[in-house]
Amino acid sequence: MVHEPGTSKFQIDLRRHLREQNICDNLIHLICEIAEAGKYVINAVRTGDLGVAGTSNLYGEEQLALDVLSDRIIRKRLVHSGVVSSILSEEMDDVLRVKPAEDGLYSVAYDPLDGSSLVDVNLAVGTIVSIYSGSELLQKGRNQVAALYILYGPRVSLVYSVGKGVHEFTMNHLMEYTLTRENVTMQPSGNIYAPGGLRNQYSDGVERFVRYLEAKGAKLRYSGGFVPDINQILMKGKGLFMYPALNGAPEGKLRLLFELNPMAFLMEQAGGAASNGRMPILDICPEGLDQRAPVFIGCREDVEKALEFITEG
Ligand code: AFP
Repeated sequence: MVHEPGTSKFQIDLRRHLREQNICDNLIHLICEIAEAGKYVINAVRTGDLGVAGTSNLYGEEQLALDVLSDRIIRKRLVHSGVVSSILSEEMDDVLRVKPAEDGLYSVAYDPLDGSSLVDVNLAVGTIVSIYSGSELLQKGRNQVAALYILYGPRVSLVYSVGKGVHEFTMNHLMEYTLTRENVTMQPSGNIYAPGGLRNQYSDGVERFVRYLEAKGAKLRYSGGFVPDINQILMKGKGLFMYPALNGAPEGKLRLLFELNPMAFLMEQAGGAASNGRMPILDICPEGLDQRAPVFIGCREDVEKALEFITEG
């Protein structure tokens, strides 16, 4: 990337950075629309009542749960963007067909506010987005043309990839996204781990893997929010998140289309890996819109070690 004299790369805004990726203008527009929606989501998170859907506030207005409100904000932006063919969110039961398939259109699967219950205890939450060309959403994650997340934490950050590296933008006091990290890169192995699920429901192989991590001095870092937990691993360039198959839940908890595929795309773009314990997440052929999968995602060597323990087990 060539920066004009006097312009440090950290004054680069999102739209300009996207233009330097030599991608379709419609994709640039789509990502910028999602980024813009994030400003309204953060406003809702920070100022909105914390009521639950179906109740009403003192003005008698229907109280929307934050995940429902976030979904409405993002969906409206996608529908009116003019470049979206199909939409599916974790809050929807089926795909919304916005426009018939034609060249230059995209389809979007997203989790509008992953970990929304954490807002009540003031922990970080996020929006996760997966983008495909055309109108089909039931396809391998490896076919994604872009993936991104917006993390609503002490700062608001947006991390994206269009298949040319992973880049972080942070929202400034004017609510503009400016470049803060470019070409985020994972180390081969790390020293933090985020173990999801109940440990007493882990398989023998996964239990032995956790003990291996502890023996090598890895520190447990788990917030209960997929976006902040993955963000910590990506931005530190080291670590592993896992939500394995559990004795009571062989497919784990996390959803393939809304959570795992976009994060696996970003992690592989940063030089890491993501597996369901048998194959790369991005190579799974989805059979259902709300399909779940076990996941080991992070440093490549750590993911490979997890697979070794699972295979031995
Ligand atoms: P919710 O979106 O239903 O709050 O779930 C969040 C999540 O899918 C993901 O963000 C976390 O990594 C995972 O659940 C935490 O699950 P446990 O609460 O079982 O650890």
